[in-house]
Amino acid sequence: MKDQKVHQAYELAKERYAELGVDTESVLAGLQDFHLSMHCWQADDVAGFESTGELTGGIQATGNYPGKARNIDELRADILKAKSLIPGSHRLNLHEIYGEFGGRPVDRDQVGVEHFQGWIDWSKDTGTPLDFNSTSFSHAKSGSLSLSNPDEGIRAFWVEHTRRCRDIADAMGKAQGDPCIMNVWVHDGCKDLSVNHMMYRSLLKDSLDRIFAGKKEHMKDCIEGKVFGIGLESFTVGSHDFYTAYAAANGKILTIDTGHYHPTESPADKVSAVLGFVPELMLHVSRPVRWDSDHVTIMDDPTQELFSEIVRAGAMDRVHYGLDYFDGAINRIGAYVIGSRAAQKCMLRALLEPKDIIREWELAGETYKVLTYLEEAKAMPWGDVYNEFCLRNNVPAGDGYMAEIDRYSAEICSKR
Ligand code: RNT
Ligand code: ZN
Repeated sequence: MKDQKVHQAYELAKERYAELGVDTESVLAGLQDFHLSMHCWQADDVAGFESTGELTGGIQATGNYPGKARNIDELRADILKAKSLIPGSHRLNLHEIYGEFGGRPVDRDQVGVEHFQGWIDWSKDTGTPLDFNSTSFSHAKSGSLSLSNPDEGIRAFWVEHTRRCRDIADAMGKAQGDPCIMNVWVHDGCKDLSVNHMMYRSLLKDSLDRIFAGKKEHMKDCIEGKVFGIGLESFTVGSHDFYTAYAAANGKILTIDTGHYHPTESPADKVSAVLGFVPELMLHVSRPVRWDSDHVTIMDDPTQELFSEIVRAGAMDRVHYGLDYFDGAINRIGAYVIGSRAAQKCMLRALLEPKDIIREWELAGETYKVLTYLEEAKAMPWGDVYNEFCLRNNVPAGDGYMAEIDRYSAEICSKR
């Protein structure tokens, strides 16, 4: 699409939105302030650089699309390539297994800031603030129980790991002058029936208390529940109720992963339900296809509803916007670009909603008018506003990024 056409279309869109009382210029300013935390693990199917072992912990990346990043340099190059095709400025979300271990075995209870100094430097050089995650999966001591393991030695190992991760996150936050958001997700659960639920949950609570003892100034903790993992179908220690209660009682950020709920449960509805009780939310925006399959995020109804609920709740700045998907069957740069842009488009549509008038009608009992406007909003030219946003950020509008992904894939990825 020609730039001039994009601008012309935007001018028309601006007028149409103005008729609904929506100022697209302030919406564009709001979108500029919307920063995604791009997950590093789409680049290499959650392999990381600690070992070449298989992915465990009830999660699975399927597919074998050629050209995945095999080392830190390739991963960084791929992330930067993806970032160059996504308008706006964004963060990078790292997992502990993506440290620079220099080819030496560094066990998880030995990890330190030194293994992430390279990332901290890269973050500064590229203007990419970092977020962080402890890693309980893909390790000989992972088993089916980590922080809730009745074996005190194994539990202490994972407590130590997670405590060290908080130190690393704190160092990242300090270096970037902006809090590093650190997520704790552990896979702990049971494949089959178990009669020790209370014990596992007491152990998990105790582990979290030990991990979170000691205030850190430059990082924030978030905790992520889940309905179940593969091979751990019968019981999840860190269920949603468990973490929601823990977050509310301890002032922690609650992570909402959109793939982690029962199929008919709405992640969007959690926003207004919990924000009166927890300080902030972290999102893991994903796309569950029949299960927690972690397909690439698209503009589907659940994702749109989630972002709309955040904006309607006036909670944009109380949410951290992480992505969490890992599809090994698709061009991985394309996966980043499509998923990130889809999340932005959902946020854009949420910001463009003519909320004031719809709210008034709702309170006046004018239901048909509410529905009319919600329906009309779907057909409004929000795509023209997004294309304008792309051009103002020197990023291709529409499908204009495909040529660059194809070129990079042919020249770089295909030679790996
Ligand atoms: C797993 C959780 C978790 C992971 C990442 C890799 O179900 O969603 O967030 O996807 O930590
Ligand atoms: Zn997640």
